[in-house]
Amino acid sequence: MTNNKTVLKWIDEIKNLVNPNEVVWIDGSKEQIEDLRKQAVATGELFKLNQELLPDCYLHRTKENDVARVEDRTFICTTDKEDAGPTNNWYDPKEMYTKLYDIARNSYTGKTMYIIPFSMGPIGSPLAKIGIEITDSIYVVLNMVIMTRVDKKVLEVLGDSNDWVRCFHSRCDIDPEKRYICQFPEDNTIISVNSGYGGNVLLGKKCFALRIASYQGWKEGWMAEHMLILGLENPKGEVKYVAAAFPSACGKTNLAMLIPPEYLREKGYKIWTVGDDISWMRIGEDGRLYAINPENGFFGVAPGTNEKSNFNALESTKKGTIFTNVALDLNDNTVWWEGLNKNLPENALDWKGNKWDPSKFDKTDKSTCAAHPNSRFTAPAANCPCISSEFDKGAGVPISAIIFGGRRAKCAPLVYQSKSWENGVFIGSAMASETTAAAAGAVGVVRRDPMAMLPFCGYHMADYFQHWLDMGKKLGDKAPKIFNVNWFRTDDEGNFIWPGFGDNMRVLNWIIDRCEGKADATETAIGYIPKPEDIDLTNLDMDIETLKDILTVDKDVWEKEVEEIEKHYEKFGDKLPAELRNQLETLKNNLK
Ligand code: OXD
Ligand code: MN
Repeated sequence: MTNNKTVLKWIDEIKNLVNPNEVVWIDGSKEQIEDLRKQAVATGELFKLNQELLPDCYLHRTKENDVARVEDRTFICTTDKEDAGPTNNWYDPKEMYTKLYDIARNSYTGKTMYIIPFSMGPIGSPLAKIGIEITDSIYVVLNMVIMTRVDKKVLEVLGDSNDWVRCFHSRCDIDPEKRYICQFPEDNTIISVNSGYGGNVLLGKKCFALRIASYQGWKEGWMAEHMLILGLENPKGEVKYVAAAFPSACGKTNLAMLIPPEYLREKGYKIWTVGDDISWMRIGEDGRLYAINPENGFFGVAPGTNEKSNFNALESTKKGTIFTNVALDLNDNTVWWEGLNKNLPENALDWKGNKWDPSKFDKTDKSTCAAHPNSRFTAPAANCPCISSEFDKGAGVPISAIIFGGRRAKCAPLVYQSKSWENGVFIGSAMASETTAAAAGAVGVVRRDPMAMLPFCGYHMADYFQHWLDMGKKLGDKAPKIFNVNWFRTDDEGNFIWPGFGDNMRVLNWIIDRCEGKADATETAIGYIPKPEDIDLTNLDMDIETLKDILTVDKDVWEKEVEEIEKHYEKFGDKLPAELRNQLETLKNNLK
């Protein structure tokens, strides 16, 4: 497949280590994929779903101990511990290589070693990067073929270059005690052992496109962010692009695929999806920031996805999709999950493959769920009805606005604009979300998640903040405007006040108007908030007083917030950029 010496040397090294029975290069061809699907069905690794209703769709079940990303077993292995920073687990690279090679030694005995050359981003795009994943799992191969670009051309584009990321995965014994997800940013290397769950083994995604790529971006002057990218088309046919970062469980995929309210659709407003999870951004020749989605599919959470919450995501899963840990409806061999519809299947297997008893289903008790709460679909982006025409183009889309957000019951207003790029970086660095019942642990606990990158930043987070500040200097007045949104303000009974979902379009329109200098705003201590009359409430069951309410900045709440941010910043010590400390001081004074 290639004469690239750096590739051949690494493959030889891994092959000698794991001792496979056979080696297969993956070229992404239809015949090869079909053949692998057949093999996986024969061994039970995949279950073939109803091919009339769900053509080319399959179901996979992971081990019960292997259903989510494992942040406590995820390591950044840099020579100097300081380079990983206070928010990452660190391990000495030499020691970690020894440990992992000991675990993986001979682990492919009797098995096939699959070699997957893939491109993150359109093949050949100046914003794309190449990786090669070695795995012993057909499930991984078939998911990588959906999530990345796997094609013979990848190796042609790579040529003799050494600029590619080494991704080695071995299932070993799926032993949670020996599970490690390790990034070696200095070597462009990722090693994942003892897991078969997507987020830990589809190494192009979080491991490469965020952890390794964020480090590469820092060294090379670009940005790898945990952001969706969408295009907002106005009735004149002009499309403006925004990138948005939210912690998990804040509706990123829903916002990326939003369907505007009917009256706006009738006027000609549309949303186009470029990406739902990751954004790679570089400064273009015209000095603006251009973004690509390095992925080629959606690895979305199934529960809660339905025709109303996210029609476009659901449509995306109707062909060529791999479902993981959802329920199997035995009546027609289709899939089901909590929140798909109200028809609990009478004759179904739960995500563990056991007979499911719908009469015992209790929404508040996860153990009675048919689908695992973190069950997933891996769906080709090309299936998405609102996929952007720019999605496959390598040039990237110019970003007008960057949006941060989180779940805050009382704190952040519905939307506000930062006073400057630096102030926007401050807002991102202090980003936080309150835990929901969907996650383990207490509800309502504030978790700081700077730029939604806490589990994904491949280096010292204070250096990452500085990198953001430096990018702003380079961008100057061409920098995207930075905003913060909060769809989750609640009333005294704990009910959400803002309707969210498609109605978030009303807020996006204000954001774009601000970028174009078309909307006014009121300056507050934290930033610019909309004039209430500038958020369009047409056909919405909300009066302007309620809107005013969710646009308020509560001084007492924010004084507490400042104290919390101060504590959060303590972690970074002297390394915290002085600019951010100044921003915090300014906010404190503004609140007085
Ligand atoms: C994801 C996450 O799976 O952010 O995308 O957790
Ligand atoms: Mn994500």
